[in-house]
Amino acid sequence: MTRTLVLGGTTEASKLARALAEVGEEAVFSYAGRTASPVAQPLPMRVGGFGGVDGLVDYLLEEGISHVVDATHPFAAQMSCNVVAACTRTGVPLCAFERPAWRPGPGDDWTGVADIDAAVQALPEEAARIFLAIGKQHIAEFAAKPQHHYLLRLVDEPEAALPLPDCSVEIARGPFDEAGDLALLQRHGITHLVSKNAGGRGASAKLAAARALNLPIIMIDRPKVPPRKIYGDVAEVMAWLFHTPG
Ligand code: 3Y8
Ligand code: NAP
Repeated sequence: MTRTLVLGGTTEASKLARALAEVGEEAVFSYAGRTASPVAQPLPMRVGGFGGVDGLVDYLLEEGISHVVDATHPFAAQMSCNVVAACTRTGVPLCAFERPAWRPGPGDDWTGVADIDAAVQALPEEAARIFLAIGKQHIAEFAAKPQHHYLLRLVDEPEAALPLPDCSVEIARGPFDEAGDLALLQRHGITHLVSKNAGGRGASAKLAAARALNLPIIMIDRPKVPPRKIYGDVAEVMAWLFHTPG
C-alpha cells in the first residue's frame, strides 16, 4: 500500500496529480503557499513549509509517507536539498520529476549566466526595456540598474511598493502562450528578456516570442541540487512508484 507525497508547484506536478487521481493512488499534493490561491489539485492538498529538514522528517513519519516525488520547479533548490536529506534520514524512496533545460535554437541570441546577480551584471548600461520574467522573489537585485524600464509578470498583486523606480506590472498566472507573450513584448516595447531556465512548456512561450522579435535573452542557469533519481515523464514516475517497495 503506497502513500505518495508530491512536492508540487509546476505543470509536471499537476500532470502527475491527475495520473495518480485517475488510478486512485493514495497521495498528498504539497504547495509552499507562495501564491494567494494556488490552483486546486485532484488530490488532498497541504499548503505551507514543513519546517526545514526536521519538520519534513516528522511529516514523512507521522503521515506514513511511503514514496516522495519531488516535482518542484528546478529553481526550488532549497526544497530539493531538504527532501534529499529527509529521505536519506528516513529511508523513504525519492525520485525527482523534472523537465529538461531549454537550449537555444538557431538564431537565438542567449547570454547564459550562473545566477540572478550575474543576470543583473549582464544587462546593458544604456537605458533599455527589460521583461523580467522571473517572478517576485528576486526583483530587488535589479535595483542596481535603475536606468532601465522593467516589465514584471507576477502571480499576485504586489503587497508593497516595488523596489524598482521605473517598472510596470502584469498580473498573470501561466502556463502562457506565444501569441499572448508576443503581444505583451510588443505592447511594452521590450528590448531584452531575463528568464530562468525553467524548462517545460509553461513558461517557454516568451522564448518563442523573443525569437520572433529577435530580442536578446539573458538565461539564468539552474541552481545545483544534490544528485537523485530524475524522471522526465509521468509514465516513468508511475512505473517507479509501482516497482519501488516503499
Ligand atoms: C505556487 C502554483 C500548473 C503550474 C504552473 C511551470 C509553469 C505556470 C511559468 C513568466 C514565468 C515563474 C513563476 C512561473 C511559471 C508554471 C506553473 C510556473 C514563472 C505557480 C504556483 C506557484 C508558483 C510560484 C511562483 C513563484 C515564481 C514562479 C511565477 C499556483 C503559478 C516566474 C518562475 O508571487 C510569487 O511569490 C511567485 C513565486 C515561485 C518565481 C519567483 O521566484 O517569484 N512560480 N507558480 C507554488 C507553491 O506555493 O508551492 O499558485 O497555482 C505554478 C507555476 N508557475 O499547475 O500548471 O511549470 O513552471 N512561475 C519561472 O519559471 O521563471 C513565470 O512569467 O514567463
Ligand atoms: P525553495 O526556495 O526551494 O523553498 C523554500 C522553502 O519553501 C522550502 O525550504 C520549504 O519550506 C518551502 N517549500 C518549497 N516548495 C514547497 C512545497 N512544494 N511544499 C511545501 N513547502 C515547500 O522554493 P521556491 O523557489 O520558493 O518555490 C516555492 C514553490 O513554488 C515550489 O513548490 C516550486 O515548485 C514553485 N515554483 C517555484 C518557481 C521558482 O522560480 N522558484 C517557479 C514555479 C513554481 P520548509 O523548509 O519550511 O519546509
